[in-house]
Amino acid sequence: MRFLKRGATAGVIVMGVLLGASPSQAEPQTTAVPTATVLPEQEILIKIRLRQFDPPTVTLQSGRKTKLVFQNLDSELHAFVPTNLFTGVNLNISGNGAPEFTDQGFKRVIIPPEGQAEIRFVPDRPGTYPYLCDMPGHEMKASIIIREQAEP
Ligand SMILES: [Cu+2]
Repeated sequence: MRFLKRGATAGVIVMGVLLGASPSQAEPQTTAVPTATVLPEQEILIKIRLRQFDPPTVTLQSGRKTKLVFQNLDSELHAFVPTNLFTGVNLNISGNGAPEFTDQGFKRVIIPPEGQAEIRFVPDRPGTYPYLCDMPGHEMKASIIIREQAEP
């Protein structure tokens, strides 16, 4: 029986992780994107095996509640290290990974062998966001694309 339960609240809950919270740049974003409450959560599964992220590119819709799941199927540690993806974005991490934060916000999550990390957030800036694994010797790079929400 696995200890990990879907939707469990165990894990690290991070609220208000803001990057570069200087007063001049911080834009208050109190207005919720309406579609986030209408559409069901999009769940994106990224498997890590043989030192590769699979698939190497995933696409998310902006303004929509998102659950990114990283499953480590290898017998060694891997890490999910994003660049800019979570800048100014609230996120919630669960699973059995080891998340790390700096005063700049979320830095990375290290995922143990056969472990997984789940990151919930609402992507809000369309663009392409490369990420990598920074374990020594691992040449692992992949991308997350955030696409503008399609008009109904
Ligand atoms: Cu790795």
